[in-house]
Amino acid sequence: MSDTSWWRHAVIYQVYVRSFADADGNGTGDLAGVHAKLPYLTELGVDALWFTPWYRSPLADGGYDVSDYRAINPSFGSLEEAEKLIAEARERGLRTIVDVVPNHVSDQHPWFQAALAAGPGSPERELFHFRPGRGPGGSLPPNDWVSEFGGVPWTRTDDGDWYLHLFATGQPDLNWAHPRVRKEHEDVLRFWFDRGAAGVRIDSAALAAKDPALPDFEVGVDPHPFVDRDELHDIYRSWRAIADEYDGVLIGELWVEDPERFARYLRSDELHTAFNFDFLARRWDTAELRSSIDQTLAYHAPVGAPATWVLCNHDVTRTVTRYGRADFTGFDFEKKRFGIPTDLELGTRRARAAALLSLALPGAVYLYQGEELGLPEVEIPKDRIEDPMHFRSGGTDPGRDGCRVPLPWSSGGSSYGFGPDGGAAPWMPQPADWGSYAVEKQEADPDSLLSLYREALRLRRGEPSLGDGPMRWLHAPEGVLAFARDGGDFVCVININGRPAELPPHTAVLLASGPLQGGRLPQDTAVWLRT
Ligand code: TEU
Repeated sequence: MSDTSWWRHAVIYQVYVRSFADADGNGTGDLAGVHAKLPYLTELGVDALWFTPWYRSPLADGGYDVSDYRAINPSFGSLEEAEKLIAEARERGLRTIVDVVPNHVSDQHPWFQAALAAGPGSPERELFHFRPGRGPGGSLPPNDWVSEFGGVPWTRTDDGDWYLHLFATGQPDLNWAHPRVRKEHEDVLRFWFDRGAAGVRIDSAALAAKDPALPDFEVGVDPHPFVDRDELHDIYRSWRAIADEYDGVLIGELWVEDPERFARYLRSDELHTAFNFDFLARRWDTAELRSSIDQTLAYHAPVGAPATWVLCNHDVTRTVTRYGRADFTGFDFEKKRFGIPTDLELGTRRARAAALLSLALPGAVYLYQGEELGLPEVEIPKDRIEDPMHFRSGGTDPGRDGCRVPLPWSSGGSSYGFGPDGGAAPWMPQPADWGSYAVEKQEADPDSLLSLYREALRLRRGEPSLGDGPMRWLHAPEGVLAFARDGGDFVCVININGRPAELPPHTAVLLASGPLQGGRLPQDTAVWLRT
């Protein structure tokens, strides 16, 4: 049980509590729902659960607007239930990762409420970035920055001061130059490590530090006024010292494009690991995927950090939909629009193959709830969209609710088993065909995506060469990638966009993502082989 390097090869399952399972029937997922599904998660074969923020929050940004880190959102449950869940999951071999959001808090957080009440120039306002406006009567925002969600990242208060929020209006940015901000987050880390958390996912980890002058943005000027600033390294080193006391793991959500700058955070005295978003941004193309894999391994190896593989999360278009879009030419986060033509059958074949590919690569894998069911992105009716990203885009971007639809557990029933039959309608509507993806249905079907994931995870656990460790590319025909894992007799072959390919001689198929054609590997299909 004391494998302190478990995170180097783990499969970590992301639980978006609000949409996972609703035990009390109020239409919102809850901790009791997760608790009831622990057998499902154990059977799936993952190693850890990462909970997106489950704290008290007005849910202006799905919980990434925290009003109290030491309390669970009452619609999800209680702190006692969280402690029990962490302990019982651990007994089943599932570690818990909690989410911490250093860049901002909710506008309902007592600190921000006190800052509003205390007025301009008060010490309470120093915990945030309050500034007078520019222009006549201070009526213009203090600088020209653009919000991560689009639009102006400043909101004016009744007394005329403006406050900075890189995300939604309800998410005021904290001032990380203030010692109280640092101290509070260090206490929060201890609070959750003391309650059994095995690790922490750090939200928007590259954004927390700001140039204190809050200058206008100038293209090409280094350092950037709010991205990837040097001050962050000092903050995360102090977090690492705390994590080390508990053998806890720090996982960065770092949107830093330059791979070398990204790798600077992955050090023995800083973050253990960080999400690799490059891979999910690549087109379904042999050269693209291979270069992403090579680049990822090349910058992780020298710093001694394991690579991570992420195909989906609560912010991006669901995998089967992304891979089913002929016009997908890269990371579509900012190019999302309504009504994009999608071939879901094709997308599903590719998602199945990508699952076997990522689970065979060196390092750790993140799996987002519903990815194991092949759930597609849902086009949410406009009048039901809640994501602030949609509103800040002026309504052109559908936002991220489409990948956050409550899970289908059974083929029928009023909410496909998300909640008890006859309970309140799910907080986000489920489409009419949701039952066809239900867990219950896929459990009974050996060819389902759920069955493929279960089998792949079972094999992965028994395969000493999988997880962290070296790999070797093997010669393969055009459009095909093949690699072996050292220290074993394991080979993965994926036909991305080539002609049906012969399998290497003297190999036996352990697992295939789809049917072979006369013994050959067709396009959009992957196999695991024993040599
Ligand atoms: O996302 C952080 C983040 O920076 C990106 O998703 C960003 O919005 C994108 O790059 C736009 O350019 C995290 C959470 O995962 C997300 O759900 C939250 O909304 C966000 O932080 C704010 O806490």
